[in-house]
Amino acid sequence: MRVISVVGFLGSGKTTTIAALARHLTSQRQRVAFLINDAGEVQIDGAIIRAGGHEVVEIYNGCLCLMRDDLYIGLADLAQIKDLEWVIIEPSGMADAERLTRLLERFPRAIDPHTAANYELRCRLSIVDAARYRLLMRSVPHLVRSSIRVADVVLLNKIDLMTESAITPIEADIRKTLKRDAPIKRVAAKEGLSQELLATILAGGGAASV
Ligand SMILES: Nc1nc2c(ncn2[C@@H]2O[C@H](COP(=O)(O)OP(=O)(O)O)[C@@H](O)[C@H]2O)c(=O)[nH]1
Ligand SMILES: [Mg+2]
Repeated sequence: MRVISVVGFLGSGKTTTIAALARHLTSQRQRVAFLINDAGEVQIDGAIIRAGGHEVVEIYNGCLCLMRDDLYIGLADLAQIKDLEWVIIEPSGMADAERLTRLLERFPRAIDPHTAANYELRCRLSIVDAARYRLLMRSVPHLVRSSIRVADVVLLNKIDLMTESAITPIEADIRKTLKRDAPIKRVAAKEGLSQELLATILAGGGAASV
């Protein structure tokens, strides 16, 4: 069970992105399930994904990044599903990405060896809303920075709304916050993701092969 966590502020494009990932995995006949934490914000994310025929575990009760037990029970439940290859996690848009990521990294040590053996945190994907970057950096800089710091891959989303001269300094700013040498990819998730980028994400941000 390979896990992809998709973090980013509310409205950045997480659900749009995971719908694209889901379509890609399903077209490759890979089985995928979702762990979604709407936390009362949109309430339709689960419905959108479920409409695509996927399994969804929804956690409504508070923020996933604070709910260690709910998160671990959800993951352990999914680990019981036979032949489940991928789990995609969408936390609340208000979640602290670093806290959630620490919980995901510690899961194998907190669970029985059999479940842990099936578990791999494959990719920490961060979605950044380019169109609202400046605004969000003024209002919730800690959340935006936290979601960038954990990333194996950053998707700089909504570039359809941006000019080149506006995107370049945002990229430079994100590069300063990134801990590792993670790729920053410009996307318009609404219009879909390239096959190459999907492969990069599924490979964990490194070599573009699955
Ligand atoms: N212009 C534009 N809008 C987008 C793009 N990707 C997502 N959106 C819109 O942004 C809004 C929030 O997207 P959603 O995936 O629900 O964000 P989430 O809250 O992070 O899950 C929706 O209205 C999407 O249609 C994009 O590439 N360009
Ligand atoms: Mg969403």
